[in-house]
Amino acid sequence: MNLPIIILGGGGHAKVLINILLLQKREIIGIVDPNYQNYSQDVLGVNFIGNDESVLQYSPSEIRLVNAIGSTKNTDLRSKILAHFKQLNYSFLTIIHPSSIIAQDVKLGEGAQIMAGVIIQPSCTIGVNTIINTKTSIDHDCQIGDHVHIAPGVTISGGVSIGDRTHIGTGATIIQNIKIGKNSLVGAGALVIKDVEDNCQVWGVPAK
Ligand code: JB3
Repeated sequence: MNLPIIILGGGGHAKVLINILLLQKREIIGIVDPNYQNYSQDVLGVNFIGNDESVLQYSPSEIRLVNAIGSTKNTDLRSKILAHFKQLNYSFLTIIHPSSIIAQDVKLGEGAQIMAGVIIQPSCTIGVNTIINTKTSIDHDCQIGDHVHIAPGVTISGGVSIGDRTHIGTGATIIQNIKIGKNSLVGAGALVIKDVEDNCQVWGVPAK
């Protein structure tokens, strides 16, 4: 059943997600955001309805949440808000833009968000709360962890693994069979040809 949706956060990422939900003709109750009083406008016609407390007037069985808090480097806030509402028994919608191409056997975690023009080839796993952003391609047998953000235009070859809470910057390229640890950051435009440890940042061509 297509339950009505509440959007958490009303910034740039929210706009892109709302666009997908409107394409899919989903019912959106509104947006919650702690700064809602500073926003005079709606987002693509969807109104602000209050802060995170406003979610609690709906029971977990009658709505689905969409985590619209994005991330540029640090995915902490995005993962914290998911944990907060999961512990209150709410469920998060997994969102797939209709223009994406996803192989049949790909596994998507709860709340994963697959944006326009993404390609995901067979036998990949995409973790809980992970964003695969616009026009990224992920080739066969990749394992992408939880709370990861793969920014727009990233190319990931086959057999790559990426740990939880890692950020891959816009336009980066990762060759085949590379392992990238958790809580790490790959800079925009980097070319990754060696494994990256946990809690590391790499930049450049080739990435160091
Ligand atoms: O890279 C791309 C294509 N998109 C980026 C996206 C993934 O991440 C985008 O360019 C941004 O860098 C970032 O988008 P985001 O998260 O929408 O950023 P911003 O426009 O700053 O909006 C964040 C919103 O979350 C703001 O309106 C905050 O007030 C709100 N917010 C902060 N804390 C919160 C909370 N909302 C709720 N509901 N709860 C909170 O605790």
